[in-house]
Amino acid sequence: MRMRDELEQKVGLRFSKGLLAADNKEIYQALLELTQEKLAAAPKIQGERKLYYISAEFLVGKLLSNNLINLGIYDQVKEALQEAGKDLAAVEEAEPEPSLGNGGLGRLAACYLDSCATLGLPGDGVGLVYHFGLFHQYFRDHKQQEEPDAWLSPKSWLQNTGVSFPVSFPQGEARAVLYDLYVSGYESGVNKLHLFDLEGVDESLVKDGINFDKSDILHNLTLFLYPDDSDRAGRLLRVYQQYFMVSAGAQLILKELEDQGKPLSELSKYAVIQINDTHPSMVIPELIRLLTQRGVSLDQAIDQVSKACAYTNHTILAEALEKWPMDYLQEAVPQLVPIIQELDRRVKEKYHDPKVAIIDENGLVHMAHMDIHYGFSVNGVAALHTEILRTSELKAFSQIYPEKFNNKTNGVTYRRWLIHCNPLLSQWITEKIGPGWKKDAAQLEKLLAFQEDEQALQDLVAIKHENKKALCQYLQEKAGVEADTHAIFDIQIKRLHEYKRQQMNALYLIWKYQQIKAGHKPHRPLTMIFGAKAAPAYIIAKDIIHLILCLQEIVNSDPEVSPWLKVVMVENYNVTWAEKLIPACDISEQISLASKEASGTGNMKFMANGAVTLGTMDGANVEIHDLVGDENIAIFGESSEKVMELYEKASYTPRDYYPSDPEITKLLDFIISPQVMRLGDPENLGRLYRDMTRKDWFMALLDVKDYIRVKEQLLEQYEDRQAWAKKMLVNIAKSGFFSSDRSIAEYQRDIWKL
Ligand code: 26Q
Repeated sequence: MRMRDELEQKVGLRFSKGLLAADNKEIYQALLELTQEKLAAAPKIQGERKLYYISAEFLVGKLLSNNLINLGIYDQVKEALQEAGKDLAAVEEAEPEPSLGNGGLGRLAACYLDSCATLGLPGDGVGLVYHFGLFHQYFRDHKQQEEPDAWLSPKSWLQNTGVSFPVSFPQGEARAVLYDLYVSGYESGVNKLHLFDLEGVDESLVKDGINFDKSDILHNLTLFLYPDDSDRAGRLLRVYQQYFMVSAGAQLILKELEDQGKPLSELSKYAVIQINDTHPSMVIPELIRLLTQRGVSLDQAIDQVSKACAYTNHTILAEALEKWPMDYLQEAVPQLVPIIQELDRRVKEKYHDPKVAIIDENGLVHMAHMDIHYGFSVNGVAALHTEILRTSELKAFSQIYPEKFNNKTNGVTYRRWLIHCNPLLSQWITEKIGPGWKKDAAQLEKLLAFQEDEQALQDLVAIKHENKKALCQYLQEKAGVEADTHAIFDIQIKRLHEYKRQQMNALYLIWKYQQIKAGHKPHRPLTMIFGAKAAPAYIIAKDIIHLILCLQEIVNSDPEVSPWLKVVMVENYNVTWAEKLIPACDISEQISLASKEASGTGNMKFMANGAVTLGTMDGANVEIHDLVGDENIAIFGESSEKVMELYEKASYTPRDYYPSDPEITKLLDFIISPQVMRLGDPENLGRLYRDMTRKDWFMALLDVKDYIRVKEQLLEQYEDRQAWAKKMLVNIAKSGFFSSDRSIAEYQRDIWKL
C-alpha cells in the first residue's frame, strides 16, 4: 500500500476522518501506531549469547523520526504528509520527549542501543520507566524552578508485556511490571528496551512541585527519576529504586535463559551484563542470590556472575562514586547483606590492602569495588579518563587486575545526531561521498578530498547559515528571543556543574560586556547560548544559573551592547533542544577543568555538525585534538597532570588571583556590582561571589585569562570565512571515530564477544 493510503487508513480508523482534516496530535497518534506495527514486523535480532545493558537511565529522546529513519520510511512519510499539506516536523512537536535520564550517561545508553541494533548484535536495555522524568525547568525571577515532567500518556511507545516479577522489601512485596519498547537499528532488525514499572504507583504522592512522600516505597518506586539525594529519605529511596530495577532485571535474565532451556549454571555462556556506572551494581549480589536460590552452589554462582558482569565507570569525581552505608542496605535490602559480606570477606582474605576492600572501616559499601572484583571488565569512557583510572583513581585495582582494565571511548549515533537533526548537511555529505557513511562513519574521511574545493567550502557555510536561520525562528517561537542569523553562535549545553565551568563562561560574558561598554566593538555580533539544568539541591549550580539569567537581561536590554552581544539561556534544555541547537553552532564550548570530564559526548555531536571546539585537554577533547590537529580546534588551560598535582598538594587558591590580579578582579566584582545586585537576588549573587573568590574548587580563575585569550583568537579566525569552512570540513571528516557504531564494535570485540 502507498504510504499515503496507509496513513489515511490509520487516521480514518482511529479518528473517523481523513488526513486533511486531522490535526498534528492525531497524525502523531496514527504514525505512532503505524510505526509500532512495522517495528513489530521487523526481524528480531537473535544469537546464542546476549547482552543486557542495565542502566538507571535511558535518555532516548523523541522516537518517531528516529524510528522512521531506521525503518527506511522517513522520506515516504514526509512526502505523504506533504501531499496532504502537513509537515512532519510539526507532527513531531506533538510527541512528548521521554526524559528518562539526567544527561550524558543516559543519552549514551540510548545511542548504544541504537548501535547494537544497527550492528545486528543481540542486546537489550534494562531499566526503569519513571512516571515523571527529569524535572521540567522554568525560570522565574531569574531563577530555576522545577515542576514534574508528566510525559506518560496512555498511548506511547511503551507496550505492557503482561509479564511481572515480585521484588521483596521489608515493607512488603512489590511487583515489577515489564514494559517493552522496540529499539530499531538503521536498516536492520530490532532489539528491545525493557523498562520496569511498579504496579500500583500512586501519582497523588506528589505534593507541590517535585516534592513527594519519599517513605511510601511500595507506591513511589518508579514515580521519579533519581529523587533528590540531599536527605536520608532520598538516598534510601535511591537504594530501594536500584534494587527494584536489578532484582526485576536479574529475574528477567534468568527467565529468558530458562525459557530457552539453557542451564543457569552456565549463565556466563549465554549472557553478558554491562553495568552502566554503579547505579545497577546490586545486580551482582542479587544474581548470586537468585542462582543459589535456584540450586546453583555459591562458588559456582559467584564464578558465573563474575564472568557475566562488566562495569563501565563514568566519573572520577569522588562525590559521584556510590558508597552506601551498611545500615542503609540493612534497612532496604537485608537479603543482600550476607552476600555482600561474603564477597567482601573473600576479597579481604586474598588482599590485605584496605583500599581495595568492598566494605571499608567506616562500614561504607563501595559499589565500584564490588564491580571490579566480581566483574571481568572495567572500562573508562575516553582515553585520558581510562588512563587516570589506571594510574591514579583505581591504581590499586589495576595492579591486581591489569587484564580487566580497558578503554572504550564514547560515541554518538549519527542517525540521530546528523541524519535526523541536520538533514541539509547529511544530504550534502551523501552528494559528495555517497550514502555509505550512514552505516560506516569512518567513510566521512573521504570529505578531506574537498579541502581545497571552494564551492564545497561555500556550501558548508551556506548550510550552517540555513541552520542558524531555522534556529533563530525556533528561538523566536519558543523563547521570544531575537537572535541575529549573521552572528557567531557560541554554545554551551550540558548539565550545570561547577567542574563544567559555566561560571567561567559567564566571566567571559562579563568581560565581553565590559569591553563593548568601553568602546571595543567586535567585528561581528556574538550570540552566546546556554542550556543547563541544575540538580534541585545543588545550591551553587543554581546560583550560577541565576547569574547567567541576570547577565542575559543586562546584556540584551542594553542598546549599546545588544547589537553586538546576545545571551540566550534556553528554558528546559533537553534532547529536543540539543537537536535544534547543535546544527547551528559555530563554537562548541567544552571547557571543563582538565581531568574532571570523563569524556563528554556533546563535544562529539558538535564536531560532527561542523562546529569548532573551544576546549581544555580533558575527556574526549584530547582525542578530538589528536584527530583534527592544532589548526582545527582551540585548546586552552592547564593540563590534567598539573591540575591533579594542584589538588594533591592542595596548592591552588583563588586568592592568588583575587584581588591581586586587576583584570580578574574586575570580572568578579561585577557579580556583586549594584547593577547586577539590583536586578538579581543578593543572597544568590553574594554566595556565588564568595565561593568563586574564596573556594573556586574547580579552578575557574586558574584558566579564565587563557580562556578569554584563546576565545578571542578563535573569534578572530572566524573572519577568514574560507579558512573557517576548512576547519568545519576537517572536523566533520574526522568525526567518524566518534560514531557509537565504532564504540559498540569495540565493546563487542573486547568485552561482550556475542
Ligand atoms: C549518584 C548518586 C546519587 C544520586 C545521583 C547520582 C548520579 C546520577 C547521575 C551520578 C551520576 C550521574 C550521571 C553521570 C553522567 O552522566 N556522567 C557522564 O557520562 C557521560 C557518558 O559516559 C560522559 O561523557 C560524561 O563525561 C560524564 O560526566
